[in-house]
Amino acid sequence: REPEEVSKDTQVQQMLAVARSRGIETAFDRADQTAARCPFGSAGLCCRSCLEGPCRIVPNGSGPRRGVCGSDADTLVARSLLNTMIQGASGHAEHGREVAMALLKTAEGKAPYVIRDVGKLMRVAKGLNLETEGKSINEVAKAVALAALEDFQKHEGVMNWIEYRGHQKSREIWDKLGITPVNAHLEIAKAVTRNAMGGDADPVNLLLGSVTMGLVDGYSGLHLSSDLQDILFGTPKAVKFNYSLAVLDEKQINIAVHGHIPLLSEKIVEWARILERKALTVGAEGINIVGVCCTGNELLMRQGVHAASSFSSQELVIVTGALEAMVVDIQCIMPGIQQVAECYHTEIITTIPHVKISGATHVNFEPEYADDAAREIVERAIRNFAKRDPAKVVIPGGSVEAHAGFSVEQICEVTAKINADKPLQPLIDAIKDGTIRGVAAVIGCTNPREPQDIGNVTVARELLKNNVLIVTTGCAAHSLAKYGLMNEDGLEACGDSLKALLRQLGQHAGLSALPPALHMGSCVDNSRPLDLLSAIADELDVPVSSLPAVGSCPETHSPKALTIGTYFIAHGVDVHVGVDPQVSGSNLVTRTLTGSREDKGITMDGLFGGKLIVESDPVKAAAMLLERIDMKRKALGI
Ligand code: BF8
Repeated sequence: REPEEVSKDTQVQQMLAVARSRGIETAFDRADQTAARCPFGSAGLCCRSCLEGPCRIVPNGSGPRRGVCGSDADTLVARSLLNTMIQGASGHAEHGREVAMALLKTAEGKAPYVIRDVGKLMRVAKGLNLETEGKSINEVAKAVALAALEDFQKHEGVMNWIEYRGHQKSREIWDKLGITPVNAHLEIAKAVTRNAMGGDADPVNLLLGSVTMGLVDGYSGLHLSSDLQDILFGTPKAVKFNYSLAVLDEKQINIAVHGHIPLLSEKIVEWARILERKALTVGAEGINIVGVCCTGNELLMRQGVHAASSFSSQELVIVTGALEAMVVDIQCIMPGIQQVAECYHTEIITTIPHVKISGATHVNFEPEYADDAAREIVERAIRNFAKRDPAKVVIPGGSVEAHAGFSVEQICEVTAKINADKPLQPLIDAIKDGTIRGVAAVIGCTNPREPQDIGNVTVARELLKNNVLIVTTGCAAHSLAKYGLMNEDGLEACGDSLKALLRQLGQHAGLSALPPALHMGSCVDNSRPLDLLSAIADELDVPVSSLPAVGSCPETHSPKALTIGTYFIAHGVDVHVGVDPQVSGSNLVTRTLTGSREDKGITMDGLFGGKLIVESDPVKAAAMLLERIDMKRKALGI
């Protein structure tokens, strides 16, 4: 594909052309090289669960219909989906556990962090029914951390974070189906076991296992991480940042932080400030931290750190030739960054013992020694500045200003200026009278196989024009920021009633208008849209599934995005994916996931009130989402 075909972003196009002119291969090239995909794997029909196989079956009669063990297409497809869900849930659960350990060590005085949001700590402690009276901040923090860690240990009951954050009306459905998680690690182990050869062979039961993975992801991953990160680093408030590859600064030492957990990257920001003067001694004007992927989102939400790239174009940050170090923690890190870095002076620095890249430098990170690791990394970057080759530096021009930091707390602070007693009422009134037709979370990734940003931006614009309020997270948020949907210019995309509301609310936030897309954070912050919906559902005394709310994941590549989507569906929120979820080999599985409540047989819509919508055309997808929004409005009588 030509650069114009791989991305809507002209800077990405420019840098891809530079990479190609220098003989540097990126994910966009590798996506083209591997374009011919295995039809069995694409349909979920290749099984590698045991050494009888791999078995590839053809359910339509032109080849074997069952694997050696007797598994049919439905079982194979349901298992392959569950495998994907296990990956997604494990990633987020591990994120939550690492942050819980850091909070524990902080509370015990063993790690160099402070509790930045004591108010949130107390609210979370109360929500968990923990004693706060007469306790010190560190005692409460320790109790919260131990309650979090219990969600990876207990063998009976229900995860603490589900008791705390789970919506009661959804809980009743999960409990009745027997799918409510007890502890994240136990559920993940159970899912691996049921998916092994000779385990679960009932496709519908396997799909319910996938829903449990969605709940593990949602509660031990998303909610737990957001809550604890807010406690440690502060609950996001409205903040400004800039987006684009142009945020790299030729005159400064540039360090990209990439990955997901903000434990190290927050410290790098701190140490970049402390060591700023040292940068001057090597001829640089300062130290410039830029974000990539979700670590980038974490930092921009709380610190206004500029963002350079979403997932699919991560290698191009290095191609600018102006990057002294790319520091990575966990998840969504392409091994390809090392090959690209070898063509430049950029040092790739891995930091987690179980996420290394051959050829990269490893600086080990543990919360106890966070300062040592951050200091060493920043000093390495300072030393690398002298190795930069000015002839290789190409930084595209022009970046976009964006507003972010829209936590539920921040949104309520704004709406409370209209109704102090019931901060959600202005939003509820706007939904009821049709000023807001519905709420959509545009979330997920960018995918090198898909034209970057087109799906994310098109779905958002189609919905905005129909007065749907957009909240956003993850790399989808990067897409929306780039095209002005996080500043006032983006208001042109909105329908009249939504535009007027955003202007009205903006005045209460000290802005001329709220941005059309409210950036709620990283992928673990998909807890925040659900918290907002749960609070609205409580006010109305209805299940979340009754609300005119949808999720859309137009350009996903990651299993994590599928588990997040499943967590939304478990609450009855319809979810669109624009990339093939690789289940087409089974009619039963496809029907169960995408069928309507009126259809025969068991469907997600029938069980939970929300379903999966698979549609690669973003305009058609938005129309389908609007149809579901209108259906739910009608059922609510609004
Ligand atoms: O957790 S949006 S590409 S960076 S998976 Fe990865 Fe997808 Fe980006 Fe964030 Ni989420």
